[in-house]
Amino acid sequence: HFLCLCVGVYYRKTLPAPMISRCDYSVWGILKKCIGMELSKITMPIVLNEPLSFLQRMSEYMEHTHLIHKACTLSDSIDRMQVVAAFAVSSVASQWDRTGKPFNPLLGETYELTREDEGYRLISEQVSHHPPISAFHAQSLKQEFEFHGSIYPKLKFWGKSVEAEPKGTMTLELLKRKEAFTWTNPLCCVHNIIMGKLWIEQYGTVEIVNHHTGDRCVLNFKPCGMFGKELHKNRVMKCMYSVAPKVYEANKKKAEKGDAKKNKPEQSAGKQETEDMPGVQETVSVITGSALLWRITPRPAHSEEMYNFTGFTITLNELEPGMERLLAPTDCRLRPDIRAMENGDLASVEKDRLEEKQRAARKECSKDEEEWSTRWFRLGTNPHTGAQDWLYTGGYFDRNYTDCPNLY
Ligand code: CLR
Repeated sequence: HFLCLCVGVYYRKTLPAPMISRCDYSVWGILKKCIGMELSKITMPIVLNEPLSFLQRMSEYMEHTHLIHKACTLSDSIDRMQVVAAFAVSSVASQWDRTGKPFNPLLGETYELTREDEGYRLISEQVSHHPPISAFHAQSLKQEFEFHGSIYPKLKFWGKSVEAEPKGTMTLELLKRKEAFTWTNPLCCVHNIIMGKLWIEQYGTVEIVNHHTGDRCVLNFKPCGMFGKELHKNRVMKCMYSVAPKVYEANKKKAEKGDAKKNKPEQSAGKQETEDMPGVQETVSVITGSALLWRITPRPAHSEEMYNFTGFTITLNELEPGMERLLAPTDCRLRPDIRAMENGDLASVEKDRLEEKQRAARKECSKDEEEWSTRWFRLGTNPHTGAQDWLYTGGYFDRNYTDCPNLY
């Protein structure tokens, strides 16, 4: 009668080896010739990498799947929009301090993420090499939602920084409501590539459209401005609240009155600073009557020695016993270079990279790439936006992988 069954899945909590430090390597030596070039044409020093494929990095959206589940339960469309906005924001916040460059996926590479405990499964595929395009499709195990999209990370090397423009649309479909939301991702810039402390900045406008109701939600991510260098630490996104416009206006008026009375010392010292960087605050003042939509999950202990990964990220490249038999042979968990980096073996990564280059050169000669047809996705029309998009053709989970290419 007192039998206790613990049904659960245990995922790893740390990486197998400590992170490879970039201090010992001269990045400048390699990069000084490359200013202004498109990043895909530059071989970046491997110490700037993180032991993940871009397909895995893209899957990090799924860390916040609970928000989609929540959206499915809400009966009011404005409430649903708020939670979908929180979902989009939470993925931006996950990127904080994540300055490592994920490995470029090989053409035909896939990544599967099945999380029965979270009620979803995801499949992604590298569908194009030049330009690099990654497509993904996630579905809930109870047919409640589908979340899909494709990303072409257009990278520009500016000397001191690398700017990424993630081209492609995200589509979230709440199946029971026949409702679809779409949006695009903000821009992303990694600073101090050559020297100094690496830091990441995300900026731009994200417009979420509910195609069923016509509702639109506009999120504005502000760039750090010229004082960002010193102050970017204060801009970590920590939480997101919603408040009724009337309550907000009333509170703003009250605050303005209060401010006029107070004699704030920092106002004279740094007017420019506050103008350039709205939101430079250590703490967020919460308006009474507002509701918490999302709060950041703290990074795990020693995250800074693990490429600043979140707890979720740490699990993404885990190869559990028995998994090898199940996975498609193209799954990036089977990539030897990423595995070597994860294990702290930089020499092997370099060796693999050389071999890969030679293989790629051979491929280019035989024009293999032109004949390449994608396995799990096809180019079609997104029914909600009417734009060209990569759509899942289905069947991955039937687990018939006989005609998959041999990549590794
Ligand atoms: C952010 C979340 C978006 C999709 C997306 C697209 C491009 C990605 C970006 C994310 C994260 C940061 C990123 C970028 C491409 C290049 C850049 C991985 C996942 C890295 C950090 C650039 C590193 C440059 C090195 C030379 C340091 O939904």
